[in-house]
Amino acid sequence: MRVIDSHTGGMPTRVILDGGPDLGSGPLAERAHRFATEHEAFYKSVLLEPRGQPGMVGALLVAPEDSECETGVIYFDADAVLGMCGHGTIGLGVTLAHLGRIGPGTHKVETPAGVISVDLLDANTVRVTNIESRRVKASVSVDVEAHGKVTGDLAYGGNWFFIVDPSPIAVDPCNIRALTDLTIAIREACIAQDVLGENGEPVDHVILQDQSHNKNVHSRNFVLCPDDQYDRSPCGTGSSARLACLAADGVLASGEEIVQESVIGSPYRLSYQPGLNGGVIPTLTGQAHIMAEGKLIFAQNDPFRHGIIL
Ligand code: PYC
Repeated sequence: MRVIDSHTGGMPTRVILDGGPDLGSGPLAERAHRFATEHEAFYKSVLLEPRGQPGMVGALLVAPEDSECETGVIYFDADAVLGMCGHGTIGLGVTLAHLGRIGPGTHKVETPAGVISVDLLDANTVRVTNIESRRVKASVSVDVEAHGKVTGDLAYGGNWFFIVDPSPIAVDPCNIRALTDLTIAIREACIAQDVLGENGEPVDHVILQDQSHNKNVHSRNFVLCPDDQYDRSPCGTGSSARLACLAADGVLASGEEIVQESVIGSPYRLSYQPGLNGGVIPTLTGQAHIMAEGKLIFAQNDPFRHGIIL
């Protein structure tokens, strides 16, 4: 299996060029469902140690249905198949450029959440225009074990987010363990207390927002992903959901640009345009760097060919 690894603001992406499972044809959302339900062992083996690393997101390239798209892609972490992935798309853009498959300019990419666009601004800088994102419920309170009442917004940006602003714990690298424990407890509370999307979708990511110490940076976030790892980047789909909340609150005008940084200080530039269905069309710009080109080998006699599963 040939792969290219990159990182986007420290968050790793592994693009699978060949050797993935055959998911057939049809809408990408259906192929992603097939991937999630029939190929769990495959996606764990690609991302878990010893071949992968904590937080890593995979990007399986597939044929698009829409012939105008450069490629189709299904993103996944070690625990779930994702609807979309912003940092992964920045990594994908830089990877396709590295391969000579795309040059500067605008390219369409099909994801299970919909068609997005990727602007390659230079060899490392990509602007992603995401699918329409929306706030679904404002100021929802949940009872969180060992923490009490926590209030946040439910929003969609290609994945499902519960966004707490301000964070009860300072969003600082020295608090990563405590932030992880709190966000896992919040996600469990949301699921147990039926904080669900319009069609019963469970919260899969939790965001805690805080102020930044850096001038010209709007805010800093901590984002919990389905695999219980934190996003080293500011999370593209999470930033999209957040933009939808800022727009719904009337505190960020369409076209106004802000900088959002992650808990480790990696920045994205963010803005939005109004969407057709009452939400926002987010734009996020960030940088990725290629780390490795390789071939993964899964020998039959390797006791950890499926990854380290404890
Ligand atoms: O950037 O959208 C994102 C993302 C989702 C999960 C990890 N990163």
